[in-house]
Amino acid sequence: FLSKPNQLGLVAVGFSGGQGKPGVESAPLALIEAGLIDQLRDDLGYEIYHDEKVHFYESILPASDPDHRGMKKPRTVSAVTRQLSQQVYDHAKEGRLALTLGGDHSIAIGSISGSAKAIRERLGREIAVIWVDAHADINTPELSPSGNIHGMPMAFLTRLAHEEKEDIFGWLQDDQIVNTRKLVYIGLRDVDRGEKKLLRDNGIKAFSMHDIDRYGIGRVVEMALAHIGNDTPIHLSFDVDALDPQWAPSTGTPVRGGLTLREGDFICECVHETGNLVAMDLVEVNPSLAAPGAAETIRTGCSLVRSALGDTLL
Ligand code: HAR
Ligand code: MN
Ligand code: MN
Ligand code: MN
Repeated sequence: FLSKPNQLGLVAVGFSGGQGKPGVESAPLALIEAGLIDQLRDDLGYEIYHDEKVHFYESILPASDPDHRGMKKPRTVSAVTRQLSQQVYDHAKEGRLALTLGGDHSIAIGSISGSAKAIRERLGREIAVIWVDAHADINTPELSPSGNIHGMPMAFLTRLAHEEKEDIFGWLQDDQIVNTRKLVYIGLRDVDRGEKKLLRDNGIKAFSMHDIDRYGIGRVVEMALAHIGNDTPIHLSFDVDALDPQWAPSTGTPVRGGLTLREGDFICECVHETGNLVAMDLVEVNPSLAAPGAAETIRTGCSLVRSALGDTLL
């Protein structure tokens, strides 16, 4: 009931400016060429709303983009995510499930702000965010060890980080912001010291790999869904590096000791089963890294998306 069950709005985002390694901008095309859209249409029965292109946003990129508060390419990331926010909003306000294919994880600033606003307007509800990742991506600019904005999206989306400059995320309005109580992490294993303090001080729910070892993925997903509440619209933001490099080697910051492919698919299947999924991101697939594993990583990405969209059970 939260979205029109058979309508999928797709945004393909060829963007790498939230981090330093080129190649992640070619993931959307690689996923599409691997057959993802056809699978969603022909096997899962979705009516696909897609403009048939990968967006590189060339025409809106700033001519000059010096560092600000230690952030690298802040105006570039801001301009792209502002545009993406509108694209996702346009799908979600029509009741379509909004699928964003990245791209690095900075693009979640756009996708999540867009779905948060649309769901507020359409249903009068706050979205929950399930962030599946090896990393928490909640550094403020001042806490960030790298200056890479893909390590900061949840800070801006919750207003733990704020910037007044309109052209550096100052465009984010209250109706695009996520409540820290509606955020839950799964898969964490590489969290910076400052981020750990932020998570603790703000009481943000997080299930690390340690929790998954202790309770098993079944109970962890159950607890995560219980935390956000039964009929809450869900934005699933899935960083492929949540999976172990065995299943997703081609990604910018692989971390050993991650989820198996089945655990990743299982999370997605359970989110689908809630019936509350309104938007999904799949990010950080970088086919040019660990190139021999690129095909495997792309297959993994397709599998995660299919699982979240209902390729489940018998
Ligand atoms: N925490 C580190 C930083 O902020 C690295 C995090 C970025 N890596 C990612 N995001 N792939 O999930 O720079
Ligand atoms: Mn991430
Ligand atoms: Mn990550
Ligand atoms: Mn402001």
